[in-house]
Order: sequence, then C-alpha cells, then structure tokens
Amino acid sequence: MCKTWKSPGGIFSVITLFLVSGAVFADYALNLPEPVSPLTGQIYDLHMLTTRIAFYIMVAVIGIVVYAMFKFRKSKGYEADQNMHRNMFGVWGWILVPVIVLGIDMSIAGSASSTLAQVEDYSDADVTVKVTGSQWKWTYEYMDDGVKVVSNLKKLEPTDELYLRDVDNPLVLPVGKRVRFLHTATDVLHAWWVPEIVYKKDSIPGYINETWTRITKEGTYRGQCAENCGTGHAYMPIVVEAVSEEKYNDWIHGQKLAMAKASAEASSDKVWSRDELVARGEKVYTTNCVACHQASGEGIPNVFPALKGGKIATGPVADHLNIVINGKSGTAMAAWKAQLNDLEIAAVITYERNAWGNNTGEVVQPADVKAAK
Ligand code: HEC
Ligand SMILES: [Cu+2]
Repeated sequence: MCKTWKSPGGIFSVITLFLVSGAVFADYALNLPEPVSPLTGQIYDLHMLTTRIAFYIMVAVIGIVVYAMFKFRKSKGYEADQNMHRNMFGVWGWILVPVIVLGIDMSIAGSASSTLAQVEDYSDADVTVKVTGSQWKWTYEYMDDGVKVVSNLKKLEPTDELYLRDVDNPLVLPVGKRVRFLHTATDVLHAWWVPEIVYKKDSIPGYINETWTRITKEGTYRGQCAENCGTGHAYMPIVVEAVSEEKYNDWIHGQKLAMAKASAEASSDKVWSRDELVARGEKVYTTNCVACHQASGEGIPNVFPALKGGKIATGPVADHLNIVINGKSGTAMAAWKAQLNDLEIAAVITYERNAWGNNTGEVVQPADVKAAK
C-alpha cells in the first residue's frame, strides 16, 4: 500500500482532495446513464440484475457473519468444533453451496447470452460508419456516402460546463436506423465509447472491430476515449448528434456538396495568393496540428517541437514539405498525405512559414505539394 496512507497528513490530504474534487463529480449520477438503444438497454438491465443479486448476497453474507459473531462467540482458548464435517451441513455444504452459486451464475448467463449474441450481430446495417482513433482526435467516414468528418476537441475554459466534453464536428446519426461502426486506429489503442448508445470495443491499428446501435431518441450523447492512449487521452471526447432521418439526409447532402467543392478547389490549377493560403492554413492548423504544436506554435518543450522560429519551419521548404507529407516514423508526427489534400498541405505549410513571426514571406502552392509527393 502507498506510504502516504499511513501518515495522518497523507490521509488528510486525500480527504481534502475528495472534498475539493466534489465539483468535478457533480456531473456524474450514481448509476450508468439512461440507455437510448435496445442493446444498451439490455446491457443496462443486466447491470441492474447483477447489481441486485450482488446486493442481496452481500446482505445475506453480512447478516450471517454478524449473527455468527454474536451467536457463537466464545472466550479465549476455546477449542473449535472438530466434528462439523460429519453433520448434515458439513457433508452437503460442499455440494450445495457451489450448486447455488452456479445457479445464480446461470440465471445471469441465461439472459446475458442472448444479449451477447446480439452484440456480435452486425447484419442489415442501414448506415456504416468507420471510426478511426488517432492521437488525439476521431475521424468518421460514412462508408455508403463517402463523407468524412474529423472531430477535434473544442477549446473551452475550465469553468465551462462542457470543458473537455465538446468537439468541433460531432458525429451525426439518424434515429431509428441500424448503424454499424467499424473501429480502428492509426497509432495506438483507443476505444470509442458512448454508453447511452453503444457498447465498447477497442480501436486497434491494422485491425477492425465492429459494434452497432439503433438510437431510439433524438439528442446529444457524449462519450470519451476509453483506452489510455497517451498524454492527450483526455482531449479526445466524443459527441453524437442523433437527428431525424430527414435532417440526417439533408446533413449528408450538405457534407457531400462541401466535399465536392473542396476537392474541386484542391485539384484546380489555381495559383493562390499568400493571404488566401495563410487564412486556409490557419484553419487546417487549428483542426489538425494545434493539439501538439499548440496555438502559439511553441509546441511543448521536449515533447512536441516549436514551429515558431523552428529549424524546419523557417528552413528549406523541401524539408518542411517532406515532414508534413511523410511524417517522421517512430514519432507522433504523422504522415498527412492521406489525410489532407494538396491545397490543405500547401496552406498549412504557408501558414507555418508566415505565422508567429516566422516571416519567411514564402508561399507554397498545391502544385509544389504534388511535385514533392
Ligand atoms: C500528435 C502530435 C502531432 C501532430 C498532431 C502534428 N505534429 Fe508535427 N510534429 C510532431 C512531433 C513529435 C514532431 C517531431 C518529430 C521529430 O522528432 O523530428 C513534429 C515535427 C513537425 C515539424 C518539424 C519541426 C522541426 O523543426 O523539427 C513540422 C514542420 C510539423 N511537425 C508540422 C506539423 C503540421 C503541419 C501538422 C498538422 C497538419 C502537425 N505537425 C501535426 C507531432 C505532431
Ligand atoms: Cu484515445
């Protein structure tokens, strides 16, 4: 056991910590959140069943112990019963107790096995979403519609009610439809978990796990990454926006239009001005790079390098293109060529070379990115 616990000072500070952190727990009810899908409903019921059984067992055991303590208490030096194994309970107890325990187990397992079968049933999906965990954000791809959404932590003040719980782009899902999730990751283990609507399976690089849901009620549901994935683990919350089918279809349509526009722009031969690129680059940076390199461009000493006055950000353009396009293996710096289009890469590099007093004045065009690939 930890040494601090033994000292009164240590205990005092632990108690103080709990009292002070009371505000942090204010959001948490005593029980699991109310489920809003049939399957999480069943899981919730199983949780209630096992909790109830455990509670009655606890009451019975404590009752027997307390009864025995008073009924059979003897003074020092008393010799315990040497013939217990010969009486009725002594002979049959060894069989009866395991049978009772097994009976309880079976009564739970009975209802659990049908739930488990449904957990593994991924048939007949109306909507399939690939959910990719990365340090530290979620990417949602609607497989049937080719729509892709990157969901990042929304920066809020610690006093804000939704501090560390809100994102820029939520996952929009239709109510009443069967939604299938494909879980994977790009770097380390993550786990996408929104307890109201879906159970939890790990997101594993190079491997796909499946879960599914059918949301029964419109609303906003929040979750968090449930697999410790590094220093930014607390900075990848999940927000699901469950809307009616019509609203969902409108939303998908809007996303498709926006994506078509973006890809047309990215593949046009247009030569962009520096101001245009810097403005776009700032957005790309805020969405994709800020978690590590920080808004100030100063990074985090010894973890994420500063880009403000950085060797590469103010050095030869070719090196800058190379690290953003290909990343650096063995570090947290990912290859962005598959995640960003040429225009976005050109914009973010131009931004980095002109922001925070990096006044190189240089402009990188989408054509330069294409050539460097
Ligand atoms: C998950 C954290 C993370 C994210 C997100 C990230 N980077 Fe990096 N970046 C790193 C790390 C770590 C390095 C240092 C790699 C090394 O050891 O050389 C780095 C290095 C760099 C460098 C070279 C800096 C130097 O002087 O050595 C540039 C430029 C850069 N990143 C640009 C970007 C851009 C642009 C984005 C967004 C599109 C981005 N990074 C997103 C972690 C990150
Ligand atoms: Cu994670």
